[in-house]
Amino acid sequence: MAVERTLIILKPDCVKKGLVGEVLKRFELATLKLAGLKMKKLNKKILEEHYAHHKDKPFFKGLAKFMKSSPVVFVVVEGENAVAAVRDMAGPTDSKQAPKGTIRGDYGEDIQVNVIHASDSLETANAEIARFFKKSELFDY
Ligand code: 3AN
Repeated sequence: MAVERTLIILKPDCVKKGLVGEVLKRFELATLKLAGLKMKKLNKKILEEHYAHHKDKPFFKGLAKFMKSSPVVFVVVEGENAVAAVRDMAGPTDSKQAPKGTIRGDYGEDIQVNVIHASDSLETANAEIARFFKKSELFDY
């Protein structure tokens, strides 16, 4: 299995409910290594880029409003099979369908208010990491 890096965004519901530590702890317990971490507020331009596949959907406006409603936490984790491992830990997009024990199943509300974004493939992960992190903000140790 290859060592991969993947991009996680802890969404406004996660930040506002004080669940950041709880979610980060899950990655550390799964022996995923933190390679980058920062807090920032998203804007319309970057959201249109990040959610390009949803830009023309009816829910995009509401999604953008939600994603701008507080700062978010960007995390890059590293580990074997990290992209799939984090997607598995997150659970399905719709929190109502997500099993207990997954991050969305335990803390999410619905399909939009779902705690976490996690890259869906290695290719996407590479593009998303480059979008949100400078090389100097990522660490090998
Ligand atoms: P995932 O984040 O699980 O990869 P995507 O890429 O289909 O799922 O959706 C990206 C984000 O867009 C979701 N995390 C969710 O917040 C939002 N989203 C997707 N579908 C809907 C929908 N039907 N209504 C509201 N928000 C949605």
